[in-house]
Amino acid sequence: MWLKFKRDWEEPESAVTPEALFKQRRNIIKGFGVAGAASLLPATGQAASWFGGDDEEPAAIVRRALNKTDIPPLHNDALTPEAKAISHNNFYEFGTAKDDPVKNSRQFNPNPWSFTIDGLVEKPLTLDLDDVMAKMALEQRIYRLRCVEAWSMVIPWVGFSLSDLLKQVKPLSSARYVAFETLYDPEQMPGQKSRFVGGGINYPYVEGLRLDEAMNPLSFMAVGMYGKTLPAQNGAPLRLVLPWKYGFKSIKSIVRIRFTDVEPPTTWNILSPHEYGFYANVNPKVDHPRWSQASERRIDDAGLLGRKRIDTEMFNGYGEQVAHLYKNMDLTRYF
Ligand SMILES: Nc1nc2c(c(=O)[nH]1)N[C@H]1C(S)=C(S)[C@@H](COP(=O)(O)O)O[C@H]1N2
Ligand SMILES: [Mo]
Repeated sequence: MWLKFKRDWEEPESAVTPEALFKQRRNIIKGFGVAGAASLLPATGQAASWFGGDDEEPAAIVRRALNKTDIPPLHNDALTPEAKAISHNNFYEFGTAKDDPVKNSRQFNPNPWSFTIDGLVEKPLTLDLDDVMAKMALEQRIYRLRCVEAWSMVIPWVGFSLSDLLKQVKPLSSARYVAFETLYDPEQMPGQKSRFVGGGINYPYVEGLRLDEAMNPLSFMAVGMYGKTLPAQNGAPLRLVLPWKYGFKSIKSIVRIRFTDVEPPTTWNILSPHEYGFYANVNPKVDHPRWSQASERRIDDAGLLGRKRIDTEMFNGYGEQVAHLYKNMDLTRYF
């Protein structure tokens, strides 16, 4: 698997590549996606570095982003206590109970991590996450997270705008959707080894967005939360955060991003198509076949999980930012 590629490849490269070419290539990669340079970049399987001379630890990079944001909090919500956000999780790769992910991910090692961006793009890339973190403008975003199971949290994420990443690979004009894939590694993820532990999902977990949804300024790639790098159970080291959609769209531990011209298959839709649609926009007027979506239990600091029941808002309260994406669509049909 490519997870091991960086270490194996970095040294041989500097050893066998003539120095001038090596330097030139590093400069080109620094420019990240500069036209003409792309042909020198490896396709898939090798981690492309774009060193900015920044050797900071990921934890320090995340901390430094805390007082920066392009999008200030859009609501006056109290944060969910960190202890709850990192212990009440859905991450079926580690088991289906809410406390399984924290218990079963202790051995999970997300370092080093690389991920691929390919499909309908000018040049596919495999990127090393440490380099991406050093290069991207990291910021903190406070977002609501509304699970389709009718509980919700308010979480301070640290990361970067998804569009800033996607723009770099120059999608082809034929690209209309973006597909995402979680790591497949049954040795580290017990839910992938056993259908009983993993809830009957056919792994790897996959998700998708229409291109205009992916490019919306709210679409966010998180590498941290509460001022720290992401814990394994919350999707280390890199996960999507889409605050106007049900939580299952916010796919964790991403290893591949692929541009396509057809709507990509998505895990929960495959599992139960009449209950979980491709769009999965938070919508208090479209109930889940087995329960109401009109209200939700906000997990706050009251009691063990928080007892406050509040009304669910259309698009989870982000309508001003995203409603235009769906203006001619019947959202009862495209749920
Ligand atoms: N790979 C993967 N991503 C996933 C899930 C999962 O089981 N596997 N669960 C989803 C669901 S249902 C929710 S509500 C959120 C939960 O994120 P959190 O545990 O960080 O609160 O992650 C989403 N991303
Ligand atoms: Mo969820």
